[in-house]
Amino acid sequence: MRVTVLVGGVGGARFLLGVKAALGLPATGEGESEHEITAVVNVGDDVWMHGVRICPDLDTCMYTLGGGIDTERGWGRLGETWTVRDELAAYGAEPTWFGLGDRDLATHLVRTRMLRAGYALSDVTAALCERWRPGVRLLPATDDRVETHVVVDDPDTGPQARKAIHFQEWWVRFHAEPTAHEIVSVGAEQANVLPAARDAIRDADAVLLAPSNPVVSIGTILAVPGVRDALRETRAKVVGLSPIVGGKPVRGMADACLTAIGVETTAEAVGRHLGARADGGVLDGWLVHSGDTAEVPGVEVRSVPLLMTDVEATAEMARRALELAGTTV
Ligand code: GDP
Ligand code: FO1
Ligand code: CA
Repeated sequence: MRVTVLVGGVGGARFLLGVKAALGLPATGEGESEHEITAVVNVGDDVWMHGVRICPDLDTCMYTLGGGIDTERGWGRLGETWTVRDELAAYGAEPTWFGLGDRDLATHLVRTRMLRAGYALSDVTAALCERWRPGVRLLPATDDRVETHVVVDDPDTGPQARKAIHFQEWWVRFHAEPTAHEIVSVGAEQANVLPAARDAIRDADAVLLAPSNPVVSIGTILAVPGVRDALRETRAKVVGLSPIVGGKPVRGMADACLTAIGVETTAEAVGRHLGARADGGVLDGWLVHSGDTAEVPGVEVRSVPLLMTDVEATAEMARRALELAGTTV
């Protein structure tokens, strides 16, 4: 079976562990299987800092599935040290609010060198995965530069002027506290879906939307021209899992992102925002957490436990999603 999953960072990566387990693969690392899992990964968080290209969601997926993640933090490397960050701070080299770990930095150096030599991000990702062997084909949604920016009141002048800042600055430096007036995928209009990602969606037996941030992870993937077309064209059913449980994000600040685009922080509102495939949206099925309810016109909704407390619970979520997509493992 070919399963294609649209993912962001921590929520997406943890869900992929469960998809692997549900298909009989070891959660981390590679294994023998007749099944093929492809992850189409958000690139909107990507950023240049200190002269290196950082791809947080791709790296979170790669490290999580390859067994190298700091599981507590959810991003970055296990056993990380911070000598370079501290030395950069001693020079006053901005941005001092974003920490590049020593181990993680090696990934960014290899990536940057390859990008500068002319390789595409998808090639670079494949090369990095030679080391990490995530057991899932990790594909950036696009090789083009698409970066999420957030329009806020100018921190220097207050409400009389607005300014667009990089998503990382809003999220990490300002903890998503300044009201987001608008969230923009800069570059999306000129971007093209990665052909391999388009084919993985079109040729899948099931397409799943991980319980990732619906705005800055799933939303940014959907903003890449060609992704929605592929979702419309695929014969597979498309099933999403709600990242909103009991009217709150399970982790992080997705509520601030949803408010910015005028969507309520409920599983129902997010389901309606994604919409029915039959109706110009992307969903055939929508899983909400036990106890939550949702009515989404044209979409089959089921309530099942949606807390990724461990790999087995997450595998069960994946099984329920695959079942709703009409496939059996
Ligand atoms: P990020 O890129 O690191 O922010 O991660 P993602 O976009 O992939 O996922 C973030 C989303 O995952 C958040 O909105 C959380 O609500 C959601 N999430 C995290 N853990 C869980 C969980 O156990 N269950 C569900 N349903 N959602 C979760
Ligand atoms: N998140 C933080 O809160 N602070 C950091 O200093 C930080 C550094 C960082 C470096 C590499 C990387 O891949 C991720 C990093 N993150 C950091 C996480 C990241 O900013 C966000 O959580 C995601 O982009 C949201 O998905
Ligand atoms: Ca992200």
